[in-house]
Amino acid sequence: MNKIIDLRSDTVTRPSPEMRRAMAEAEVGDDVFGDDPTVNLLQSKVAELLGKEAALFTPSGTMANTIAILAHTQPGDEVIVERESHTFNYEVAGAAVIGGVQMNTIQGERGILTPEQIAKEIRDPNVHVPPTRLICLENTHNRGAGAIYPIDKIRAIHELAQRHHLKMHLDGARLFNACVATGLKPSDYAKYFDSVMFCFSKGLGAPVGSILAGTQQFIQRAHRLRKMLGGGMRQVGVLAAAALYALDHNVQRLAEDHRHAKLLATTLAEIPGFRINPDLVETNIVIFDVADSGRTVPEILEQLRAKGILMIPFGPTLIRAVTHLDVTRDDIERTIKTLHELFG
Ligand code: TLP
Repeated sequence: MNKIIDLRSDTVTRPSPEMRRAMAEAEVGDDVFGDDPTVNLLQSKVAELLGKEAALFTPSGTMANTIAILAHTQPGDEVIVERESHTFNYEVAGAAVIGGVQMNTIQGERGILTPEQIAKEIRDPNVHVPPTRLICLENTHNRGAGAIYPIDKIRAIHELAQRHHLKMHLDGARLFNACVATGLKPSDYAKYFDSVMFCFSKGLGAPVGSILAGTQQFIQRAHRLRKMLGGGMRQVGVLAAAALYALDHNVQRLAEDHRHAKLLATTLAEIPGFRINPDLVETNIVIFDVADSGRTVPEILEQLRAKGILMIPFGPTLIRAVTHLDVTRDDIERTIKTLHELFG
């Protein structure tokens, strides 16, 4: 039986033997008491990497985003998010349910908003309206097929936010993909945001964990909120060790995932009825439209599955494939060959 090529997400990676060794050897303590040396090391290392005062390890990206929104707002505030963002679509409305905030969604172009679009949505103070408090951006953008937020747009949105005394939060689940693709440092992005989160459990290949960074005061608030949400963990240095290993070993190699995604996209563009522009594939996410193929998304996914290749539906006519460190060049070549055999 051939190896299963799992392109459903970059969350499916398994810790390598070396990463497992680092986990097994981690020094640990009770992190709720602040006693875990490996967690403390990770948090200070990430704070420095992002140019922030402090950082907080969280079990998931969803929890980190929810905490950030809660920490920046009061119930009744309004948060500006992009219509296709993860926060709006895939976080089970946590910020609305727990934080009582209202989301004001704006449709971007591949997930990217312009300052002009945002400016129109910032509310004037008035007794009838919820105060605009926070702008959330996503870089890279998941439903935007891994699009990188142009730094000049971020800078301009930041200037706008400053003028209106608004906070900015970055969902940087895949921030390192953006950094490796552009050559910018994480702190080059982070300096425009009051808070930044990124995930270790995606392209960086750790089994669990995300991190949230900001000012000391913000992280103190975030710490209480993490406890409230049940995210106070104990000897969690075993997971922080995987995250430290990922930062040391798995960042630069993301460039390989980007090359693989580009190759895959180029093939998909050649298949009759499949629509994708490979020039727009900037990182590790490939989304293609099969509306004109005469086949449905479930049919295509099932045919691929029968050949040991997994992708996921991403809309009525959309399919997503994500490259990551458990997908080799040979796997991509086998996927390309199979796509041609099955679909022309
Ligand atoms: N994304 C997952 C799914 O939830 C869709 C995936 O397979 O891509 N922000 C962004 C931009 C994300 O893509 C994700 C996860 C999260 C936040 C949430 O992270 P987790 O899964 O750790 O809660």
